[in-house]
Amino acid sequence: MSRVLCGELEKHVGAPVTVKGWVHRIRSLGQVRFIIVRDRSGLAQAVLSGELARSPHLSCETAVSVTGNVVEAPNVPGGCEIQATGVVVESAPVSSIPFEVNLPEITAGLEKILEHRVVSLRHPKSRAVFKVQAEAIEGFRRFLRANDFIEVHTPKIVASGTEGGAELFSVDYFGKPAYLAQSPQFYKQMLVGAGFERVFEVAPAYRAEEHNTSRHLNEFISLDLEMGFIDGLEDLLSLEERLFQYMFAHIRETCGKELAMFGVELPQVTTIPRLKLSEIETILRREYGKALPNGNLDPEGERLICQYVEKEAGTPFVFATHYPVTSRPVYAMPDPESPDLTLSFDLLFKGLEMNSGGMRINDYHQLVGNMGRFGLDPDSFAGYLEVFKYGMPRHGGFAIGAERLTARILELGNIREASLFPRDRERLTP
Ligand code: AMO
Repeated sequence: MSRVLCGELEKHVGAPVTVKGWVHRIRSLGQVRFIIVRDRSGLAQAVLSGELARSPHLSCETAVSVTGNVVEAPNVPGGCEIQATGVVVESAPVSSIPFEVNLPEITAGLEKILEHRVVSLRHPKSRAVFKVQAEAIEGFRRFLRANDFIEVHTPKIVASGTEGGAELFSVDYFGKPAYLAQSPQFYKQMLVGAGFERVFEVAPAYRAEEHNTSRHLNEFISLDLEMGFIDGLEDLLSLEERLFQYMFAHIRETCGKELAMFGVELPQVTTIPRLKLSEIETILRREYGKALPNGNLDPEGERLICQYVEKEAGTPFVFATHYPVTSRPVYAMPDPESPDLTLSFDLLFKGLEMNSGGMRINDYHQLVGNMGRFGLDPDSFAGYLEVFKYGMPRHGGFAIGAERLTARILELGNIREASLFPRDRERLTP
């Protein structure tokens, strides 16, 4: 008999079915045993009576296959249950489970949850996080494809860093020094100039972050895009506004059940306010007596400006634009009207930076000159620089951190909860 999913049982009332899944919960009532089976779609109750109620021996988290007839049962969630005629054990647990996965919440701490990740992911709420993440990425992909972007895959073993700083993991590449890519930054620009014009990539990025924080991972999923022949920053901001409108509508459409589990409502994405960093600085000083460190937004500044914008404009989103040259990487395009600033931006959402982006330098000589100012040797970047020698259009792009986005949407306390197998300073397994 072909398998029916637990979540679709009600379509089969009056018919014989087989469901397959894990024993979520067992309850005995006199001569009758009720087992709740859990599969990827949800839960279903099976009633075992007579001989079946006595054997086989079943414990929670046993992988089973249950056959029987579907009958109406008004008191059961879903309105029906299976009168079992057969139970086959596929595999039973060989040791006791580290924590229960059939309670409304896992009661273990985050360390233990991550240590036993395959167990914690059996909890429907833990898995729901990754359904939301998958649909956010699906929305990203669909919107960009519909707007004529092509998906690309660039190397993750690279010869140099792209984002400045010392956050690089070294790799011994057949005796030559190499690194894990911090970002597809140089390659996505090269591909714009190579003629693709509009590219996007969904791939891991690696950062040897110094600190263990609730917002940093050492490996994260970077949702990158890059676009050529645009006029300026406005094009990127309005593209991102439309992208977020699409992504959030897609998540709303596909993840109703998952959002309800977390009790969160997705905000409507309308026009996202745009504030220059200098304006943010003024607002924060005036409203909260807060000064910004080194012309950059610190976590407290991000939180406070989002709080202010929520109060004034009723939206949890804000674009912070025009960061100083000193706080952006070598490729960032200086603002021709104030050369100490860059045509760059971050998107903040509910108090946290979701992405960075901006216009890039497209003039060969300007880029080489900037490398000099950043203390970089242009010869080491010959592979990147080549495309700038042969007619590089004005271009720009941005990159969204998938785990940060998921964590903020679901209001998770720690980014690790939005990573299947997080890599942080302490954790290399599972
Ligand atoms: P940036 O370094 O700001 O920009 O990274 C872009 C976005 O990636 C996410 N992110 C991280 N998420 C988890 N853990 C980390 N350690 C981490 N580091 C970054 C954040 C961040 O906003 N090349 C540019 C992007 C561009 O200009 O196109 C870049 O990498 O959400």
